[in-house]
Amino acid sequence: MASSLNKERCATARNWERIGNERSLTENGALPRQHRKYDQMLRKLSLLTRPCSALLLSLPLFVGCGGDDTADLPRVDLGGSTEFRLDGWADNWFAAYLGDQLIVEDSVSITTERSFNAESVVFTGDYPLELNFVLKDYIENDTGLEYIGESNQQMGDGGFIMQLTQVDTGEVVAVSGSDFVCTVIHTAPLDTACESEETPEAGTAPCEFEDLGEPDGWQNSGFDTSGWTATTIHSAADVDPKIGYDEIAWDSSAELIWGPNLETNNTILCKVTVNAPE
Ligand SMILES: [Ca+2]
Ligand SMILES: [Ca+2]
Repeated sequence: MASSLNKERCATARNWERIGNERSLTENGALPRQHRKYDQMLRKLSLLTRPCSALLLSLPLFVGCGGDDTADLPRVDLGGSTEFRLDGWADNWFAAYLGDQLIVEDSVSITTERSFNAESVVFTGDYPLELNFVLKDYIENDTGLEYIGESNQQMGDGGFIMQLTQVDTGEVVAVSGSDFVCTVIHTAPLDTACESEETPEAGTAPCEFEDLGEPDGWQNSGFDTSGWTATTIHSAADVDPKIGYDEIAWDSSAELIWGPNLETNNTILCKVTVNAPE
């Protein structure tokens, strides 16, 4: 428990620092939310009995946060000689592969409507690493909708962020961003008017969909991705990352990615090759 609290404290400290660097501390917006989270965490650590200035208290948070502790993380031996830590967060689900070998699959099933969680894992591999990702937004069925029949029936939206750290050096060697090549294999609904249908039916206008399936051999390193587009980078404001996102100290270069349409692109495949740092 102490260890997990400590990790949460260090992750919050790093995120606080990052957000503080990115934004003016007097600006409104993301900060008040972070401020509240900070107060909540300090109270959990019994360091604070009532809300007060996060600015005055930010320094003690960093005490003992020298390096990432990977001791408690799940480990996957994929035969290589170098250890890597992969952190990923998806709205709603992702699986990461080294070639065709599974590194990690989101521990919360894709059939869970509200599943926002981060996954961290250590695996072994050798440069160059061929990483492959399956990213899925939750859909109740092929209409692409969620909360069907309820007052909040809607096209859910997606989003994904990851970073890869070489464990022995602590260097971040890959992040989600513009060097990922991705392709959308499930799009629904094709007509957004479907969202307002009283009884939306998959495959019937306006609730038609496109489900291409995973192309054969897409995880192979020789696979032809010339028809794949570069990934689309989305802002945190658009993705509005939820539960779990704040538990990871994201490198400032890691971007939130998805297909071009956060709502109607429901399953996406992405590939990236990670070369040894120079
Ligand atoms: Ca979603
Ligand atoms: Ca969707």
